[in-house]
Amino acid sequence: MKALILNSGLGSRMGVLTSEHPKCMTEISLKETILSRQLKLIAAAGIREVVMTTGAFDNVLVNYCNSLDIPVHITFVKNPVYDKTNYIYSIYCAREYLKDDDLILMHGDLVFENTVFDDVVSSGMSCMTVSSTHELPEKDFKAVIADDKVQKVGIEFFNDAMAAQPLYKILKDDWNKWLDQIAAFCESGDEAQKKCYAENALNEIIDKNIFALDVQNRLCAEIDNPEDLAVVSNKLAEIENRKVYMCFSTDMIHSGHISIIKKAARLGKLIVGVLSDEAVVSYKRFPLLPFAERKAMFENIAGVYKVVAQETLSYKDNLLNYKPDYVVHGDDWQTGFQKPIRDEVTSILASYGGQLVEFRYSNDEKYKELENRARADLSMPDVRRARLKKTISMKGTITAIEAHSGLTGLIAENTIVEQDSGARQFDAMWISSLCDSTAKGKPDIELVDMTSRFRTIDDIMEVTTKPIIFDGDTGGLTEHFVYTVRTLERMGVSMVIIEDKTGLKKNSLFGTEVQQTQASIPDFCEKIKAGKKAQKTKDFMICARIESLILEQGMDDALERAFAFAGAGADAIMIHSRKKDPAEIFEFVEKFRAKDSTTPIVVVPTSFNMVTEEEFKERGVNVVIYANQLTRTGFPAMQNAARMILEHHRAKECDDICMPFKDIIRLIPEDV
Ligand code: SPV
Ligand code: MG
Repeated sequence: MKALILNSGLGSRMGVLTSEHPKCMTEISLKETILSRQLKLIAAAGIREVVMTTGAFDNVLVNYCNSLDIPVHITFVKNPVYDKTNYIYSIYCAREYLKDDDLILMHGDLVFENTVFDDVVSSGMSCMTVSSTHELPEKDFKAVIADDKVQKVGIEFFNDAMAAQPLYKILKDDWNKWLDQIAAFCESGDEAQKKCYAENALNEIIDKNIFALDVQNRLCAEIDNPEDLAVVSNKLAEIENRKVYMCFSTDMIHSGHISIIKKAARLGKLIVGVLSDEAVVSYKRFPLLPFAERKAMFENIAGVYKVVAQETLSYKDNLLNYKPDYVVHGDDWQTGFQKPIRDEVTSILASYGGQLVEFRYSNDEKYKELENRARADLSMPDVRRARLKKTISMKGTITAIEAHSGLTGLIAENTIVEQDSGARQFDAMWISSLCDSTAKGKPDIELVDMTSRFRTIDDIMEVTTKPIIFDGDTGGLTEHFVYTVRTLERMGVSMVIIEDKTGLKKNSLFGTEVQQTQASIPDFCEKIKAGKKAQKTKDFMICARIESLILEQGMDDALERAFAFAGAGADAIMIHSRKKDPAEIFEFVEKFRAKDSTTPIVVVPTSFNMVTEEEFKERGVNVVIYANQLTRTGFPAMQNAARMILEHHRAKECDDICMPFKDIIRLIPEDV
């Protein structure tokens, strides 16, 4: 595709402004002339060949173009009789350079905003710019339009016409016909035919195949006199000061992002909102790069005017703060969990006259591959292990749900709920001794040995990326515990929780109904110290679980242990209770926090399950573990199905409570 710029005209209506150079060199802002702006847009559209017709001041024009340093090659063609002919003859003079190619044709005094030019260049058919909202000009071009197609162009048509501007894209076949007709006019021997408009030739051959590209109120105007210049310059200044807003959560910039940033930047000054780590984690995956690095990344991308933080998935705060003229987004958020966010954006934009611009979302396989690789990275031991600590410090309070198999791991990994213009998902997984044992049909008494427990971890790790908190029961003998720590750490587990019991461990929810022995404070401190000494990385966490409230040893005992265990090096404290009333948990948290404001506190609200995560957070709890709900819901459903089949001597009746077969076969992704 080539561009043809017609610059042979005299521009005499500009007065003194064109006394020393052609009209196209008139300044329209502090940094641009009409021509420099046109050439920059042409170059930005990837067009490298420009043909420019010249007339008066042709040397000035050639020197000026050479000084601009814009990456286009320009062929200058002088119309030797520029003062006696019209541009139809200039085109005729340049015809050898123009044949057999798609063409962008523009007059040299035309100023148009970026998006108008983008629409022209990307048009799939020949087109001319028109405006349905401008008044019909008395003396300038109008196009007669039927069925969105241009029928005739000239200054004399008023019926069924729209204001038209001489900015065209003409596809090769159409252009060859028009050019032949221009040649026929110029070679007719009739001098008057060299003085008419090139559009007169067009009107003779027009075949209803030039699309009328309606620019409406967007800038696309010729500058004929100083008044036009003032109007256009002001409008341009306003356009260039428009603010555009986009939000990004990505930690990997690819060509799709660059392309949408380029498009957005053409609408005005592009402000990029970078989503906070917490907001990214809430709906997507853990970011490979933290907020500060993602922000720096966008600050270094050409076309980005400013980078700001967006704290939540909702755009509200930033829209009200910056009042952008445009918000740009891919069209992928028209459905799915982002739809409420989009709805909020459109209603805020409507409140002050802003506009939403959506570009087609690229579902390119190579971008999916990048995302898959990022996810794969997150499942690597070093990356996964470190993430629990990071997530706690990022969010303050995190949640974990029990997983005891690959399938329950996938539920913990992928379950996401859309809520309040955002999304919620679990931050981590809990490998419960109760559920791991139950899944194997065995009691929760440390009967399932560590090798088997590690196997469960491995099954889960193979198909997930979220951090893992391992229920280490009592930790066993100190001499054994150090090996357990090393193995868990090597596997990429983030935290082991060991409870201060000794001898035959039974599940805490039995409380005092069964015989259980609490370990002495010094013995348990020794176990913690040995574990801490054994670990190799700074990321792995050993959490001490206090059973004093379960075993009715009192608050003072619980607190004494908590401070002793933290002093011995425990990275976190878990306080457990089997009471429905959360009072003793709250009392413990308050008293512990009075003296220790940093050591993370872990709770397992199986009994005191009316307490919300928000309330725990407010009180200073850092990890909330839903320890057994998947097992407890799955088991009755399975039992029910088995019963139904027995009762009815067939499976039909139990089909209603079964997942459809087509869903179960798609439940497991083919690649993780
Ligand atoms: C588990 O899930 O195995 C636990 C928590 O240890 S509890 O069952 O409440 O003791
Ligand atoms: Mg347990």
